Amino acid sequence: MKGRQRETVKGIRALLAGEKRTIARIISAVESEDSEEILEHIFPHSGSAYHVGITGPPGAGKSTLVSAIAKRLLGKRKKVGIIAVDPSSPFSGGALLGDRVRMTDLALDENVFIRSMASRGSLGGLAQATKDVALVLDAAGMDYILIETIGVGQVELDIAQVCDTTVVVLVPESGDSIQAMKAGLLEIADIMVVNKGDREGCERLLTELKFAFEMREQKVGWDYPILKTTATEDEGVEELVVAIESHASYLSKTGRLEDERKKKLLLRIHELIEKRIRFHLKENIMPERDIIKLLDKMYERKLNPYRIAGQIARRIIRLADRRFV
Ligand SMILES: Nc1nc2c(ncn2[C@@H]2O[C@H](COP(=O)(O)OP(=O)(O)O)[C@@H](O)[C@H]2O)c(=O)[nH]1
Ligand SMILES: [Mg+2]
Repeated sequence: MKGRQRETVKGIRALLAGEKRTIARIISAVESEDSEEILEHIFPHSGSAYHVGITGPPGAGKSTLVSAIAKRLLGKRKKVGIIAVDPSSPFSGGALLGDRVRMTDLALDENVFIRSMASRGSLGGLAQATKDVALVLDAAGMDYILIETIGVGQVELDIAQVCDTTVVVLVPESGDSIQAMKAGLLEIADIMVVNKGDREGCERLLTELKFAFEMREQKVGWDYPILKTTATEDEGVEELVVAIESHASYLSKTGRLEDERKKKLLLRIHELIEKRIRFHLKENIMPERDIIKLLDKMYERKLNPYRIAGQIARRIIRLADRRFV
């Protein structure tokens, strides 16, 4: 066994034991470019964590809610991994979740592991990295992985793909529910939460949401809970945890948990294949200087992008046949 491999296997043993320093070290390794080998070793040990996405506009109280949920889960003797995804954040590493003091308390608990993910070039890269980190936490024996994301676009939709249950958090001042619908948030919600229940406008938003959900074509069998919370006062949080648990048991009873997870694995394979092909395309098949030559000719209309794309794709498939299969 090569030195590095032995190191990896040893690391994985400590990871499975849930050792925090090892978790942190493996996450850093996974976040570096060439991590597929490590992930390949980790994958067989994953699959038992329940993934919950918490998404909504900035300032809605997601982090506060995540800490409140985590505390309840800890009370039930569960292990909790928390991933905070903030593409706009220039920081990385440290805990930058909501109420610093309370989150720091939480981070000290031996059954909690918190990780912040900041922007990493492309948003697609961020979603990818988040999934990899979730896999590490899953293998590290977390019962729940809570993933906080800002509800603004494609990243959430991508990340929602790894979550078994998606909780969408809105607040009265975030504007009306139409905004949320535009952002596609209602589409991905399994549970709706109106937080800042102590603020004015809360009841109106609840009513609007109920109406919006009635209008929406119902996925069979699951009654979308629309809950009110005041995260700072820990109000409504128990109901939210119960709703998450009910959704989990609904999914497993109906066989949908397995179906959905298989769909996610299929997507994962597609992503990984695309990633490899993209790399291969850039590095080996279409070096920059060749593209420039082609571009000159296309610009003069001597070559045709439609035809060229077909030719290149055929070349890739031929090469792939020879090399990989
Ligand atoms: N009044 C009130 N403030 C809240 C509530 N939940 C969170 N906050 C506050 O709202 C601010 C943003 O909370 P945070 O959890 O960081 O929001 P995030 O950006 O969605 O993660 C903080 O000052 C929180 O203390 C609530 O239920 N009521
Ligand atoms: Mg936050």
